[in-house]
Amino acid sequence: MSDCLFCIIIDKKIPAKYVRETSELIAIRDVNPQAPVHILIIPKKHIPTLNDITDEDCDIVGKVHVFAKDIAKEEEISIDGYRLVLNVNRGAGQSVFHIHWHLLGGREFNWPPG
Ligand code: DGP
Repeated sequence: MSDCLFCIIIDKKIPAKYVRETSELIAIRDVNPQAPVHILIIPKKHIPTLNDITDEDCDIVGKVHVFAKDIAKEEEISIDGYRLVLNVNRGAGQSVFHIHWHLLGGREFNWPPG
């Protein structure tokens, strides 16, 4: 989608700190990090929110988790612990309407989350 920020980043029309890329997914560093490690995992397919996924997207959602686990190991946060967060709609804090997961680590996290 031409007016979607993450589609523009996926098309490399604006710069980002790329961590990893496959034909289906990219991982970039969040511009406003909330933890020492804060990486966004973004499917290249434009899906606005989790509410919009279908059975067709099961493979991609599974791959996001393998991607997250591999990046967590690379970033050396897999043993101490990390969070994989998916905000759905504005009430949960979603501000970019192209589905993405936040991989957060490198500090302690509270529960319940704020
Ligand atoms: P959310 O609020 O869950 O929709 O997360 C959107 C995240 O995207 C937020 O943590 C900030 C990040 N973000 C916004 N604009 C940019 C950008 O231009 N580049 C990068 N790398 N991250 C961005």
